[in-house]
Amino acid sequence: MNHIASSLKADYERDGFVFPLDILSAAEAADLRADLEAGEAALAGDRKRLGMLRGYPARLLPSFDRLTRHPAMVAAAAAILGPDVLVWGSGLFIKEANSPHYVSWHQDLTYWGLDRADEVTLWVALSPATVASGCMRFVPGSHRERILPHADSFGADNLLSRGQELAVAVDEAQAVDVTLAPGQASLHHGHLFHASGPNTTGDRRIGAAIRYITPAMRARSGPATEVALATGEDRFGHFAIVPPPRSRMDAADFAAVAADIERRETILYEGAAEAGNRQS
Ligand SMILES: O=C(O)CCC(=O)C(=O)O
Repeated sequence: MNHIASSLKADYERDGFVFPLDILSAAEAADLRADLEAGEAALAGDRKRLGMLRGYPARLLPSFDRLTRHPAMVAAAAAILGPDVLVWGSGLFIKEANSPHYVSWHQDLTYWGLDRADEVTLWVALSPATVASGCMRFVPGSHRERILPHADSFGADNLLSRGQELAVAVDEAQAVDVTLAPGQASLHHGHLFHASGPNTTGDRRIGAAIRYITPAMRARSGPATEVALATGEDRFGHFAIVPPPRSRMDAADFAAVAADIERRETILYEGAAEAGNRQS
């Protein structure tokens, strides 16, 4: 492991997160955003497919698939997880300009049904993530907690699937604002306490959350969901490995994603009083 990778891992082990990581140039981030927004415009009348595009961009847009395989992204994930890395999921967290949407304090791995915590998220800013636009907030060291109880609120403005919220007091005074310029990323542990507030700016706040895991992870129950191989090899076969998108917003890929959403939702909403419609 080179020096940058070993200091990244040391910071991650101490705090449960690292940022900022320079991944894309501002121009590359703008191109990615433009590709996403062209896709959103094309699907404006189709709520279901629009939801799929936002929840599974790397399965439907070759540009986002390439983001998950970007050498700087994969190197950061491999520094934490080792040489074999899968993309378990990709999802966009979008807060429209001047919107009340927020994310309550939570730990990611609470409802994903995975058997351990060999997972890391790289969250890539596609527009400025500032305090005013509702950047994420992280509580340093909170990743050392096990998964703590969460309560479901299904709050209308909460971007999380179940509106899940940590049922313990979070010391917000300790929280760090994760401000990022377009093209920069943060990296966080699946047990880290994190949240984000509303967007009070005139621009959309857009982040692509890419979830990487080791192939040794497995679902505690339920069907094998679809993942992509980011680097190395899968010697376990716990998940179904899928290739990159066939083409941009391909009908066959939409069908495959729809089937995978059904598999994932049986896991995500296990024990919930109602089914939500978001992706985390
Ligand atoms: O984008 C946000 O504000 C929250 C994202 C988040 O909770 C995550 O990526 O795990």
